[in-house]
Amino acid sequence: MSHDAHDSHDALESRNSHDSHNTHDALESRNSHDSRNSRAAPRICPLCEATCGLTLTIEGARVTGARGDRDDVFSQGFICPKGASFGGLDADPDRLRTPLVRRDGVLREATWSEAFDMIAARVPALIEAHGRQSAGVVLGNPNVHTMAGALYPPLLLATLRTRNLFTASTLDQMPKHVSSGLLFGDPHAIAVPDLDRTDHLLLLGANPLESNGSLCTAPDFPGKLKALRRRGGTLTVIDPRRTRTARLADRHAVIRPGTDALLLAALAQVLFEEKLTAPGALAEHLEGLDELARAMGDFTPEVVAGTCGIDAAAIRTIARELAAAPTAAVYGRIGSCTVEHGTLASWLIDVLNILTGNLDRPGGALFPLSATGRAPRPAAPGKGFALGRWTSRVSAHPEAKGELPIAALAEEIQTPGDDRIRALIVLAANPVLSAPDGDRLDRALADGLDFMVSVDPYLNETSRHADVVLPPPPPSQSAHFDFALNSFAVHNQVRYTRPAIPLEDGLMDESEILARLVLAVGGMHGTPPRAVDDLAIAAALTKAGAPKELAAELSGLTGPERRLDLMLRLGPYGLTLDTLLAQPHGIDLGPLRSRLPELLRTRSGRVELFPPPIAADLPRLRGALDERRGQDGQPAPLLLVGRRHLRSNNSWMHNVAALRGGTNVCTLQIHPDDAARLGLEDGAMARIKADGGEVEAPAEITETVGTGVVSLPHGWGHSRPGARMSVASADPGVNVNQLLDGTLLDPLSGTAVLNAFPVSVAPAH
Ligand SMILES: Nc1nc2c(c(=O)[nH]1)N[C@H]1C(S)=C(S)[C@@H](COP(=O)(O)OP(=O)(O)OC[C@H]3O[C@@H](n4cnc5c(=O)[nH]c(N)nc54)[C@H](O)[C@@H]3O)O[C@H]1N2
Ligand SMILES: Nc1nc2c(c(=O)[nH]1)N[C@H]1C(S)=C(S)[C@@H](COP(=O)(O)OP(=O)(O)OC[C@H]3O[C@@H](n4cnc5c(=O)[nH]c(N)nc54)[C@H](O)[C@@H]3O)O[C@H]1N2
Ligand code: SF4
Ligand SMILES: [Mo]
Repeated sequence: MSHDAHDSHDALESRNSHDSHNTHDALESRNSHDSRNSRAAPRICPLCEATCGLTLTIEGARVTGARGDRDDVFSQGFICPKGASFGGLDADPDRLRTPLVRRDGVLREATWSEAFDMIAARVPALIEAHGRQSAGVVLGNPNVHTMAGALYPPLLLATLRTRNLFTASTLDQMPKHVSSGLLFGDPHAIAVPDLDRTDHLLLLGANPLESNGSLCTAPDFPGKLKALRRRGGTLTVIDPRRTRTARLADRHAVIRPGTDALLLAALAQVLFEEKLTAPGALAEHLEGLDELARAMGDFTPEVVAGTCGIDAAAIRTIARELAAAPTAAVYGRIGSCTVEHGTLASWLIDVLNILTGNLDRPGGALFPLSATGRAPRPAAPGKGFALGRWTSRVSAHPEAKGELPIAALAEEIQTPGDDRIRALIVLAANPVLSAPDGDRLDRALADGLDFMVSVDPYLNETSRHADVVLPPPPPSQSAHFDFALNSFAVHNQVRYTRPAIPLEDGLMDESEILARLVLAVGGMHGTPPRAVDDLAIAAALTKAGAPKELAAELSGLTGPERRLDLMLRLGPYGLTLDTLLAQPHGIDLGPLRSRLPELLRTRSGRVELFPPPIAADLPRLRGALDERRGQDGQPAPLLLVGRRHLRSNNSWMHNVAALRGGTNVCTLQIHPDDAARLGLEDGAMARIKADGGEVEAPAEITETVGTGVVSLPHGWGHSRPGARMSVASADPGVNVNQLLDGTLLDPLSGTAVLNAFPVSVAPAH
């Protein structure tokens, strides 16, 4: 595809994303005049982390339109093409509408009682026979986008008490949890850039113009970046690709994939060497500053420049500008996490925020305080954060935050032994596409399990292996509250939307599905699901030291609403469900504020700048300096990086026709020089090989990737039989994760290396 086509399509898309609410408004108002029984209902969008408030148009029991809610206290009318396609996604005819149960090897439609009866008959018996570890749990990304996904997995895990927990976090942000755990004593204490007020943003390995932001919940991220520049601020982007975000920046440094930790270490080294460190108010809370300074000593810009592909003078400039800015924030995402030194890079990002005095101050990187978060309490030393409290059975991978690497799931099913996983419960996850070596996992799920449950709206690459599939209702029929994402929001606020459409006959709310699942696997099948919520409420009251009687005072029509009411009441703002219901466009809780030292839970009660696990991992980073220089005479291997498209979401939105096409395609992007050297024509099929296997995809020759770098998006590869995704399977693409064999991990966090791994490319014949 030519470069121009790419640009014009991008222009079209950005126009869409800005005007879409206008065009949609026009459409909407026409609709609402035409149709007598159309009505509007608010719904927070669950399709990415930006959590925009939408206004749905509903005719009968169908969503016929979606526009940005201008009165939403947080998103103020912003919407993107995914939100605008809410109706199409909601009404996808391929969505499952009844449970499926496998009998005689075949998945067939079944009643809810048949489905839960089977789970109750199989799972407790397997655990009884083979022990707790024989049950495994997989949690996928959409759990952060549903109320059920926040409220019930902890209860499921408490019931099963298995160590075999695998989640999308080890394909994503686990490095950040680990670095926060080590620095602050709390893996959930994640600082977000103060986008609305910062003077300087240094952004690494993130492309919010396509992703709409991550671990930084910010509706209209593109608008916020533009506003930063309009008010005289500076945006620097570090990315091996010239992304739409990079094109918006004052400076784009094209980094060699996988070397961010080296660049960040050099930035810290310059701050120390040039005496530019100024931790300010943080100074009294820091531990280990001198050790840190010594450890950074050898990572000079001159030493790392060749490996990073960024010259030493540019590195010094970036460091000086960061130090000179009145306020600044360093922010990194997927390209800085899912790489070989993901934890070190995540740690160094906060180290830079700390050294420049920007952590925990307005305009810098701050810790949000969500309405259902823990109320502030007096500063006190805590238990600290321990890694590797246990290890995985087969490869002895250390746990992190109670999880094992999802890249190790297949071997935990396939390798014989007492604690082999035999029963697998998969909630909102599609690891056959999202995790390394899908073919192996596919075989493990097919042949290695005694029983599998999937809670998923689609029969897809993963759920097709389940013995029982439990489908949640479409989002229009579900209530919504952002338990997780509010704690990463760039502005404190709170919103709740009830189901926009009543639950259709035959469907079951996902909260009830999960509550019944907890009961069924825990040997309490038949108990009313309300009991699960009552237990959770009683436990929360005990933990908070609140009077038991409060349980009777909670309002709410459902278990989840009563639990939300309790969390709001115990939360830092003392809100209630009723106050929230009275404000359908949300409640503004103010800009982010400083929270140190109150939130620290390290053993020292201070920020532990140079924790031992980090120190122990630094030699590996030094080693990378030599390794990456390459063998004499040999051309350096091509490095593969991923990419996201605005109209995509991981593996499950390729089934919505309106979101497909244009630049949203599964192509191998390659620089013209590399293409010429390899004899690859634009549009011709390329064969890509790596340790885990090989795939073929059309070449897209483009200068948006530098020489030595190729890019293939993830979430594709919808070609397996037995799935029911008719639109996606018509143009399936290939699974980039088939190139990985699952052995390449960031050792501290167990996160799979999904970016910056070597591949070889040749024309396919
Ligand atoms: N190569 C490469 N691989 C990657 C990435 C990458 O950048 N490159 N990114 C990684 C990242 S960041 C992530 S988060 C993971 C995601 O990995 P996963 O969570 O495994 O994958 P998703 O595609 O998000 O799909 C989740 C599943 O949830 C289902 N689902 C959708 N909505 C709901 C709902 O409301 N309820 C329920 N119960 N299920 C629902 C979908 O049908 C789908 O089967 O992928 C990772 N994989
Ligand atoms: N439209 C859309 N939005 C999404 C998703 C989606 O699939 N589609 N997924 C959602 C999810 S689950 C997540 S976690 C977020 C992710 O949100 P982001 O992290 O913003 O998303 P990506 O587009 O993966 O951006 C990663 C960037 O890192 C770059 N990169 C790769 N390797 C390196 C490297 O070694 N160094 C540096 N500096 N950069 C590198 C890539 O070129 C890419 O531009 O997006 C969320 N939003
Ligand atoms: S930016 Fe995200 S939350 Fe907002 S409309 Fe688009 S998909 Fe939905
Ligand atoms: Mo993610």
